Amino acid sequence: MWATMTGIIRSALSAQKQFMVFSALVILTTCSLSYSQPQLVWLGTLGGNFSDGVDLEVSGSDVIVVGNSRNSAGYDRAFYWSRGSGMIEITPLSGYDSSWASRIKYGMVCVNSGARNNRFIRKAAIWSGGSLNPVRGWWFDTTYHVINSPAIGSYWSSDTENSYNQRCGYIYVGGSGRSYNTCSWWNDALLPHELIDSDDGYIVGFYTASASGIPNYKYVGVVIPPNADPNTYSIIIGDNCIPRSIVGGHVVGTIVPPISTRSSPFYFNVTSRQRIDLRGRGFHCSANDVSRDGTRIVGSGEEATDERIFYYPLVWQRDISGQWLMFDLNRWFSSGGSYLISVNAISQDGRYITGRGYNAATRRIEAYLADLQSIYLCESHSGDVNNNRCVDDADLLAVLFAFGRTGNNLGRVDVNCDRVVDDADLLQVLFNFGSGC
Ligand SMILES: [Ca+2]
Ligand SMILES: [Ca+2]
Repeated sequence: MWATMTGIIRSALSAQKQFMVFSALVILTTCSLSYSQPQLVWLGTLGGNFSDGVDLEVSGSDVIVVGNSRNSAGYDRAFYWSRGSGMIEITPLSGYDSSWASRIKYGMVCVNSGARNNRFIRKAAIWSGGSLNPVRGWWFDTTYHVINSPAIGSYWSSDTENSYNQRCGYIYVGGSGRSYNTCSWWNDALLPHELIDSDDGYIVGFYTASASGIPNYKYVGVVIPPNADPNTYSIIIGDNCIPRSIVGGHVVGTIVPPISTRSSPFYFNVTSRQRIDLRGRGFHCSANDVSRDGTRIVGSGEEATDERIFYYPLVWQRDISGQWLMFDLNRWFSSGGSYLISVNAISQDGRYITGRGYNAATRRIEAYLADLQSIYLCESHSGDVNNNRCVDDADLLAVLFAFGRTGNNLGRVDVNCDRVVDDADLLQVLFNFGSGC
């Protein structure tokens, strides 16, 4: 193969004219590529002027989206949506006027019930098979009390997921006389913890620790392994790292410095215990969810100017070389005045996403379901493969090493974005060799 490549290089370098024609062809090909229109479904509302998709799950041939909407009376209500059923309102537990969904897993939806005017008193419940059942106490509490969950929502934790029925996020801390809650616990130093998500028995969350300076506290993001006592054993993600989601040992979330106008996304691998700070977009940028294989992350960016707010629905794709590339999904989904605002969740297979956007047809902010299958996440460029503003032998080598590869995740070595690394990509690098250096 090497002989073939050097042959290509030699012939290309010795035939400048032919080379330029080739490059022109490359550019023409790039411009004329067309793919089938990506699919976007607006999910409507429960009668009010707003809805937002917060989580989704593939179920057989259908896709289920859960989220929150406003009904015609102006109350917040959780919804369940599938292609088969359309949008179904999840009415709150009796005694409450509002409901909010936070997660779906195995067809069961974590729902909080609460009062419209008091966001701090909420009750966790599971919606399944059309009925809403309060979450009951944990396994060695013989009294089985209903757990109040705080405003952040109700989530899955280790004991709920595999072994012990259908319960939203509580955790075994150990010992007696401690406080237990769906999303918070207190360790020996009386520092509050917040649990956010769980998967395969792992739980992600953060705790507050004292710090020197102003402010005199900091948040510490952690992963708690299955059946571990969080007081004595946690994997530290880092200071100011607020995890949002864990799937298959892949953690994503947001770095939120205590005094800063910016937030930024991160990825953390539980096995290697390495954190990668992702490139963001806008002043506030968050990573919200990740596919099970850990190659695709979704999130949202936001930036306010004096005139307006810019929203960036984002996806980060890890290419074959391990590089994370960021794409603004409005490049594919913005049309006719409609656009996406946020991406809150991605299906485990990396195919479907949900969040909210502006639907120009109804003039409302609405939840959406989008299918990424027909989208090739790739941005053609002039040959600067490693994106350091200089086209040199490093870029050439990158293309040569990937030469002949095909697929949907090639990254920048596929210079012209035609899903194959071949002489067209190589020629593009050679044509611009030396530029910017
Ligand atoms: Ca370069
Ligand atoms: Ca190519």
